Amino acid sequence: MFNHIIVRKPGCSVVDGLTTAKLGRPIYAKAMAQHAEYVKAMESCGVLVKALDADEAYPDSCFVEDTAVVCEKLAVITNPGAPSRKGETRAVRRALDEFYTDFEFIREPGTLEGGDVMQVGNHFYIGISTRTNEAGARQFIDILKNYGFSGSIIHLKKLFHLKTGVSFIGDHTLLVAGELIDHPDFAEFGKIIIDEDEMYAANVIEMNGHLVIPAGFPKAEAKLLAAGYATKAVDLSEFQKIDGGLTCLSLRF
Ligand code: CIR
Repeated sequence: MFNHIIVRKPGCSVVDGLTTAKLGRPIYAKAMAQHAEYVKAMESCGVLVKALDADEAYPDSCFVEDTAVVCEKLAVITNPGAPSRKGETRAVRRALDEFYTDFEFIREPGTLEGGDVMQVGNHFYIGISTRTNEAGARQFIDILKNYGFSGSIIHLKKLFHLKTGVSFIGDHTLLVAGELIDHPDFAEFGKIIIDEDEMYAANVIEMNGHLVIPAGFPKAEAKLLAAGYATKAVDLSEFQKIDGGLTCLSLRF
């Protein structure tokens, strides 16, 4: 059960967000409108929303998920692998003070971004990507052990973040795409496969019995509806242009 989310409003500088996608620059006004719709969709799943003010100094700071990993027992403040994003953690740390007493930190030379972390019960899967390195993943696993959790590493070949290609949607089921479809570490899960041309739809949020999904991916949505999931679709086209998926726009706890 999730009770809270933290989001951060995009600043005008969101148009300069880091990107590998070749989809053009985000339109600021549209990004703001989509962000507001995202917040509404999450509220309708029964959570209280804390919205941080935009910070123009950090074009990617609306993607709060990368700056912390939050769970029942603690908050781990990350060390983002992208140099331009490292300073984003300060405001998120302050915002989490209201909710957590136990904080841990990923430190140099370790880097870790929350988009590379997927929690399934007491276990955390950690992607090694261009943003998260082995040292960061090892530090994170050591922290987890101290709190009774476990962690394991998944080496990514092409995916940007781990959760770019996989989401846990409850009932021992994953939504999975690309290089992760046949990954041995996920062999025991039930799977809903997302086609390569709808890859963006592999990143979804299971939230209190609802599945928040990106709008505009009809094959993925049809598969989820057929499997009995209650979906809420949100258009995130402006965030997709800068590699941002659904999960990266919030911290959920
Ligand atoms: C970045 O490159 O860091 C941002 N433009 C996108 C971050 C997306 N984060 C995520 O999926 N967790």
